[in-house]
Amino acid sequence: MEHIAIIGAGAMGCLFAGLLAEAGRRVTLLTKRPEEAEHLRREGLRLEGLGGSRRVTVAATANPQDVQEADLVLLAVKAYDTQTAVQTVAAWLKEQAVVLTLQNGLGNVETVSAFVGAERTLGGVTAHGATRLGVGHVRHAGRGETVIGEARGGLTSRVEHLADLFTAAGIETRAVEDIRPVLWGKLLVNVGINALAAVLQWRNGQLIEHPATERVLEAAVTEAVQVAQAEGLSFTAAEAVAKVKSVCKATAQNLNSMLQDLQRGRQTEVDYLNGAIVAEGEKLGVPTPINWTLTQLVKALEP
Ligand code: KPL
Repeated sequence: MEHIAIIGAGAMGCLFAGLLAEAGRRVTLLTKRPEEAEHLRREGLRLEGLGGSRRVTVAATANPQDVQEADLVLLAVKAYDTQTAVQTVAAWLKEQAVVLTLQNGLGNVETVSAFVGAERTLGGVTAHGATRLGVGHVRHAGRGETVIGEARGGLTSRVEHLADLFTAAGIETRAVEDIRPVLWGKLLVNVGINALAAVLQWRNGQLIEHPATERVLEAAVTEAVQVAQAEGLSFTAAEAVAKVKSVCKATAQNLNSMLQDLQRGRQTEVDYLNGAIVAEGEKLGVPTPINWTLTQLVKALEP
């Protein structure tokens, strides 16, 4: 994994690019906006928060052809851009290159697999908190574990190697055999927090300070657990709700990513979070009225 291409210069893409480049990795940041790539080449990245304020030099480009030499492509675009992003770079990738998605939401691993093959796809989640303050300018607000695994399952040496490489760059990472419960675990957290706090324009911690919002959070997560169970996953509502509340506490001051999207007048990932629970629930015959309502309310606030 000599050369890492990161697609998407949002908060997470810039944070990972900065940390990996600081650790001496060859990193290329790909953005679809030429003026953004130009700015990144000229000014570098500006990181602040954990690790202090500093500038980090990275290669940046808007030309998908520049991923040709990458051994690893890290997808850090919003879930609604996954297909376009992977489709754009797929033709340029060398045969041994692998693609890792650390994006929020359901369906990213499947979309990547459809274009590059499941044998070249890795999935995962990250609990780092990062906020984009401007072009290439990110506040690293919280450190958390990153978990990665093969789309096809099994613990391979390449996924273990990648976990070591990330960990050595200060991105503490664990490789697992089965990524599916991990992806669903993160989905349940996002389903409980993002839409509800986005509609109310609240910080994550406020959701568990009021009995009314606590009840809605519990109901949304319980529905999603019922869908997960119908999918064959072994979550329990009590454990999932406790986990979501512990994340509210741990990230109490965060404005979640969906709220940040709305505040910036952008589309959100709700279709891949609460909306995905509704869609899966429909397929499996599990009613999901709370997630449906949250999805519609977020859509009402989208541009
Ligand atoms: O993943 C997040 C997000 O904002 O999307 C949480 C965990 C809710 C932290 O804010």
